[in-house]
Amino acid sequence: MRLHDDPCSGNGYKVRLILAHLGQSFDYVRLDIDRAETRTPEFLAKNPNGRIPLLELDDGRLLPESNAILHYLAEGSRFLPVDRFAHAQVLQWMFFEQYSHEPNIATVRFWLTHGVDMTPWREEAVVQKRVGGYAALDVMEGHLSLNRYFVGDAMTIADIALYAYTHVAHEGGFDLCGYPSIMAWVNRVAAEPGHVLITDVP
Ligand SMILES: N[C@@H](CCC(=O)N[C@@H](CS)C(=O)NCC(=O)O)C(=O)O
Repeated sequence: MRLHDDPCSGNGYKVRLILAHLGQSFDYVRLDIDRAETRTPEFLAKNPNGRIPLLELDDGRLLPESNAILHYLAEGSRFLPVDRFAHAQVLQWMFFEQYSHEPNIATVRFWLTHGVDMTPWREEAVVQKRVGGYAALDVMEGHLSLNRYFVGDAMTIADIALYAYTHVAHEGGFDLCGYPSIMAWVNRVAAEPGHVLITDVP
């Protein structure tokens, strides 16, 4: 299989991380978002939404959306519970990540680390996204103060989905000092055998 990705992407890192845990080899197609390489006619033919990560299977089928890719790859592994309710809880946290977490925390990180022009509109958006990002972190802190992982007592793809941008939230100016349970969980996920760093790119 082949992963189309930009090394800076936390959404791409989710996929690199599950592939590492599964011991699954893959080819890496490196794209540069800053050079609009996800908006070329060639790439848009593969993903009309113009975004990485994109998983290309050996038979040519294409799967975009990081959390859909996580779900596909984790099927049948210990990272996705079989129990119907636990399975739905994994999805619950992955939808939370895409609606309440990533649009706030990842977007600000991208703006601040890619030298994006900070127009007045964007300055105001950062303020709004900080409110939304900290609200998401509050929800996570509450859950993790009572639980070691998001679902059950072992790491699942819900943890991988939320770990990707939480552990680099400081790059977007989010201060995790007031979140001891999140910090402990970040260390727990990083200590899992088979863990790779966001900078570990093939
Ligand atoms: N919901 C998507 C978001 C993907 C996304 O926003 N990808 C960004 C990089 S993290 C991207 O490809 N941006 C390039 C562009 O918009 O042209 C996912 O989870 O995969």
